[in-house]
Amino acid sequence: MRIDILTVLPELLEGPFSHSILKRARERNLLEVHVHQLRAYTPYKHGQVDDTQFGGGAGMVMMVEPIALAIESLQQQVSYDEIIYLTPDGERLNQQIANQLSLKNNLLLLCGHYKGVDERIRQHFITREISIGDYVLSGGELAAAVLTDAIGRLIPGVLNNETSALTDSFQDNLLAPPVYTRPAEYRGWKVPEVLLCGDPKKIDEWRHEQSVLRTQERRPDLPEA
Ligand code: 6GU
Repeated sequence: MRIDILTVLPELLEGPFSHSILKRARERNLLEVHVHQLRAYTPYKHGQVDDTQFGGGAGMVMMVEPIALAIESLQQQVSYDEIIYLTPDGERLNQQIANQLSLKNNLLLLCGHYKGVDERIRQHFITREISIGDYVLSGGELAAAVLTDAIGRLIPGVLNNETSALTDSFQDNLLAPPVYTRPAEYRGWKVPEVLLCGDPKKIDEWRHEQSVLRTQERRPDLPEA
């Protein structure tokens, strides 16, 4: 999979994909991430990419032309399955959306700033709009990083058996069960007996029970599995 990210703050996106699971995904050529500076595509002076809004009001709006030119330039090289705009008024990201997007080949992510982008970009280029939750960030970059991480780890071949996504929280709309490792007792705090019994069927049953309990307690809003 290839993910292109269009942003005025590429510096913010240098770190997040160079560690751990996503680093391995890139080294195995299962994931390519390319970050592009939007200012490089503007026809205006001094790298200008935003302007005051028509109709008045506080806050700048990202201009249509730099973004249109940037997207079209990237489209010369890559055929995108989705062009996604990260925005607080988008569809709220969940595991199901991440699962869907992990099956695509090429994604372009557009990071918004200020008051957002000129509406004509949304009408004519954007195929999907995603928010990462009901709070406001200063820009779409951290949201793009969150989305890329959530998608990247699901690409077939990225996770191994030990890190399998099948047992993640939210797969099947269930939270993950509690986990323990050595020592079996610390300061008198004991690991649940069943996990030491060696019977895989019993252990699976216990884990499922714990998942259901945890989900009822903490996330009664999740649709029932
Ligand atoms: Cl995608 N962008 C911004 N600026 N804020 C957000 C968001 C996105 N998702 C939640 N808050």
